Amino acid sequence: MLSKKLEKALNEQIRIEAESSQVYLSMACWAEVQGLEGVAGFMYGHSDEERMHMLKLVKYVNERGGHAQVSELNAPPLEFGSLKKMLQKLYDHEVFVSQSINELVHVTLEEKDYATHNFLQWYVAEQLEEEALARTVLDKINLIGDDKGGLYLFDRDIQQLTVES
Ligand code: OFO
Repeated sequence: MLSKKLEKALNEQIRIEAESSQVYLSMACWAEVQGLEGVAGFMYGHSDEERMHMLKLVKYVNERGGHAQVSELNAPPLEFGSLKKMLQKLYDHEVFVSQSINELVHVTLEEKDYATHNFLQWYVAEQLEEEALARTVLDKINLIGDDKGGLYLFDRDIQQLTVES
């Protein structure tokens, strides 16, 4: 049985994963409208992954005697300015999610809930990969700068970059 405190913290993470899915969906739309098909595909995929992260938490909370909450979400931005700015936002967002997972893991230790601590190790590992991936795409776009040919190849190749899950 989850403690009330942990149930609340897990529900907060459910909201964060749902919001992440929406943010990346909006990034996918922005990229698609700019004609960046590869980037759009990458972001659609990433959005689906965040939904999967959310569902995994939802099922866990319900199985452990809690009640998963489907919350109201903040609307993500519609515009991202430039590809570089958008990829910077992606990276910053993943760092933020990693921090929130770390805080959640901390609550499991406070509550002495080792089953949930164990369950969350998957998220800890996943965040390491996602941060590394976001860093890689950001580094690549910084290298390319304003080179149109480089951007074309980047857009073509980005879909091959995914996180194993
Ligand atoms: Fe990339 O955020 Fe989920 O865990």
